[in-house]
Amino acid sequence: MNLKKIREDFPILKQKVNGKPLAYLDNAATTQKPIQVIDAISDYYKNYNSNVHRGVNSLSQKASAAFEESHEKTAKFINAKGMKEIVFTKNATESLNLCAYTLGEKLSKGDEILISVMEHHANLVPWQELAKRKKANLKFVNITHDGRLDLDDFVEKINKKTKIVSLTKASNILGTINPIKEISKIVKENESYFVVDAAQSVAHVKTDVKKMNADMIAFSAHKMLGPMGLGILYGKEQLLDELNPFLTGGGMISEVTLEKSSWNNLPWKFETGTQNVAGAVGFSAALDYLNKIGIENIQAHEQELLKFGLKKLKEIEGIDIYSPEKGPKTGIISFNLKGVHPHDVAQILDEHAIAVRSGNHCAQPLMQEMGIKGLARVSFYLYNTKEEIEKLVTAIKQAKKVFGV
Ligand code: C6P
Repeated sequence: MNLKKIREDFPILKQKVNGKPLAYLDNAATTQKPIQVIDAISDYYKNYNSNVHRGVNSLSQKASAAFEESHEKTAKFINAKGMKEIVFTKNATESLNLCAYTLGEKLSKGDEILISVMEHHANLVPWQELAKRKKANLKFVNITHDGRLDLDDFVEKINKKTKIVSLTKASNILGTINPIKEISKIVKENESYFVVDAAQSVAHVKTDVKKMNADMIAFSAHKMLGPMGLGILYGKEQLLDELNPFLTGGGMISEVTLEKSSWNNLPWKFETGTQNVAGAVGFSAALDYLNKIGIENIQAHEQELLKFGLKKLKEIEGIDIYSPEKGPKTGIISFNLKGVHPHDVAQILDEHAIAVRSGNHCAQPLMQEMGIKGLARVSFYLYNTKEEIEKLVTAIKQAKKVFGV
């Protein structure tokens, strides 16, 4: 990987923040966008902005072709069968709501839904609401003391009443990568539906939906160099065919009379109203970019930064680091400085032009489980450097001085 060349592709990285060069270490929240993505969106609006699947005019045909190509590229990127298995939504949150709503129709009173305590609110609240609606029971797999999914607890909790299992592939706080393939075998033996929240994994480790063998998988374009406002829902074709639509109205229908309607083919049956075509075009360019660099290369770079970052941060006195010692992880390091609020740490880092995230990171139950109110989180991606980590360490030491700890 040519880091210098990669960094040149990201205009925002040339910015100064508070008069200093930006070190963007908040990639788990959203990644920055390469010029190729920005240009693709601009080209769309300048040259072929039009509504898709709604006319024979040339602009609309060009926009429709680009929109469909984006679905095809997404399918290829995750090794899905094809475009029919790829539904575009607004974000991973909407994709997970789609799963809960549509699969939810299959639940009866007393059925069980199994998730874990390490879930982001996006993979928790929709299931809470579903459980309430259907009088189903929501159960939680625990984590081990070092922040991994407790597989023994999982095996103990899954049973014949478990109709849906929904788990994150990678934690947005601990960076833990869960053994989805292994889990999927157990879920399928139990004849439950399996949903995977892949928002924190698709841009960091190779995704093969056939090997994962999940029924539905959710992620967001903005966490993988793509634009905001575009989410992805992968679903097995047979299942998507069988499910009722999530939202209804224009675009998703085949025939409508005053009395009743029939549904469009996949994936359009789940894409209602005017779509985010610019987002889809930008996402195509993001996928091209990721393919050009190669996910394996990105992962290797991230792992090197993670190793270096963990070593450097562990040398700081009075720091608590929340990262599993063993097993696969993404490039995330969450931490607290003893006696300092994480927002205060983030504020000092911002003065040094280092962007990190602080707070509960939309995973309050995990915070409760860990016995903390919040933490600061650094998350790496393909354009980050060891120099930025050195800067981070210097700034954390500065924060310690400011707060006298
Ligand atoms: N996590 C973070 O800073 P959306 O917001 O819909 O694109 O993604 C939701 C989501 C779902 N699952 C996981 C594991 C996530 O990490 C996120 C988003 C960001 O950690 C923003 S809260």
